Amino acid sequence: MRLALRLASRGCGQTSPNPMVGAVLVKSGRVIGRGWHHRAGQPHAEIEALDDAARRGRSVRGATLYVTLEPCCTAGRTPPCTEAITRSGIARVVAAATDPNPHHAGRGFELLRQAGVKVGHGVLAEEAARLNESFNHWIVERMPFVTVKAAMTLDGKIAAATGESKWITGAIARRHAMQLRLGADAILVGVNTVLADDPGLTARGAPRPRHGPEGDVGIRSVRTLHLLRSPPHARQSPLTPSRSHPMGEGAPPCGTGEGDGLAHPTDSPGGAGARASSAPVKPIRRLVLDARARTPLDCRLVSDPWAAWTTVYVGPMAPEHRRDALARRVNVVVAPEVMPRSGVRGPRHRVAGQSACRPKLDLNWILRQLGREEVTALLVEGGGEIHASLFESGLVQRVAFYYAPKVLGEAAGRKAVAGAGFGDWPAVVSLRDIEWGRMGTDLLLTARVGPVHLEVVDGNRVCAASGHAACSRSPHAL
Ligand code: AOF
Ligand code: ZN
Repeated sequence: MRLALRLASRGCGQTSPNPMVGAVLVKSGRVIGRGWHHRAGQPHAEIEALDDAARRGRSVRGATLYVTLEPCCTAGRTPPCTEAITRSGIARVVAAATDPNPHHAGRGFELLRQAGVKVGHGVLAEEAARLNESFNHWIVERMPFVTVKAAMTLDGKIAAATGESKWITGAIARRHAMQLRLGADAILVGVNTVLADDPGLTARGAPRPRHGPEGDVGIRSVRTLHLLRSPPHARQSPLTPSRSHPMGEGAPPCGTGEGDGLAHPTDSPGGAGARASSAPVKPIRRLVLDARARTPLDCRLVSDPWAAWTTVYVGPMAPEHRRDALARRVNVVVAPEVMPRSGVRGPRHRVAGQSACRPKLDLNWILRQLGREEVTALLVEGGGEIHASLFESGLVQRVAFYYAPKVLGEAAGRKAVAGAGFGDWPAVVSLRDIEWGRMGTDLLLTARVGPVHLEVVDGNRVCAASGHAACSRSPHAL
């Protein structure tokens, strides 16, 4: 099963909206076939393993299949694996995790048993679930798994009051943060971050990919570099940002802790399978929350070669001329607005320039929309107001907070999480499954966040409390 898990992680960053899955066929104590799911639309891991055994001229009759996820039993983009397994004469299936996909969720096991196949599951189930943290969330909630990433001083500031933030953390932490992007389907920022930093939201800091676009997109151990499909409403086909695992340069994909140690017939020098390196991959989308359509037309997200992968969410009251000007270059979505929950804190706690009474873009609506667009993993990179709104709405699943050994000490400095606050001390957001890692002289905290349940207490007072049975460590964790 460990081998199957290592094979599964070869698909890291490429299988979305499908999970990473690995499979190994064993007969008479010998491995006779192995495979992993490369990407959505392509064969599942079980089929890859069966094909591998056939290529090697090995009969799978009576063999045991070790697979990291319950075999699927419905036809999606590909036919059900349960049928291929029963047809093949495999005698026994040992699975790690049950597939949380409501269409499967135990039915795959049941059908196999009914067909006379011996079934066991739960072997290394936790590791298998960790590998697919985003998929497991998305397939059930139909919303992206949200990770809030921030690089801050020890006193919690992501920038000085002037907006100056280069650089808070050191090169190692910054490079790691770039890798984090590669595990995401989309990166989200607020318009204030665009105005202050003009971010590219690509993956910088690594060698340029072999077939990649000119510029700063690239990563070692490049897996794929071409387009999988056109972005929504795209008028052109820009080259896609490349993707790799989020574990840091040189590390193996998706937190397996080691390479799979296998010489596989489809291996290429880049570390990816031949098919994986020639087939296109889903690009990382770039999203901006911008209620009043203030995103400048000459900012990188709007004017760089990947503008077609940018979506700006504006409010219904955004000035039409600005909205239309943006829509000529990027995707513009008019999202509904909602009044922020009142009473979290009184007016004296309001942040300068922010009005508690101003309607805000409906984050729930936006995330549901993104879920429908098959964004399973969303990385949020500022600013503090956006982070606060997401926390207050209970929409954050994980944090990745980088801490630099610096103290800014500026009252007006920009905080990693701003907003009006959660009210009472017991109502603060609690983190669980905490992991600390060193990034040179900086620290990285990764942790799970429980959903925040907002309830009205004491008349109009809103109290936030979190309670959540966290499932697993993320592949993003150290
Ligand atoms: C497996 N093995 O390798 C994967 C599975 O659209 P499809 O046909 O690719 O099906 C997608 C669903 O199949 C996905 O939502 C998940 O439940 C399961 N993924 N199952 O037996 C695999 N990737
Ligand atoms: Zn399947």
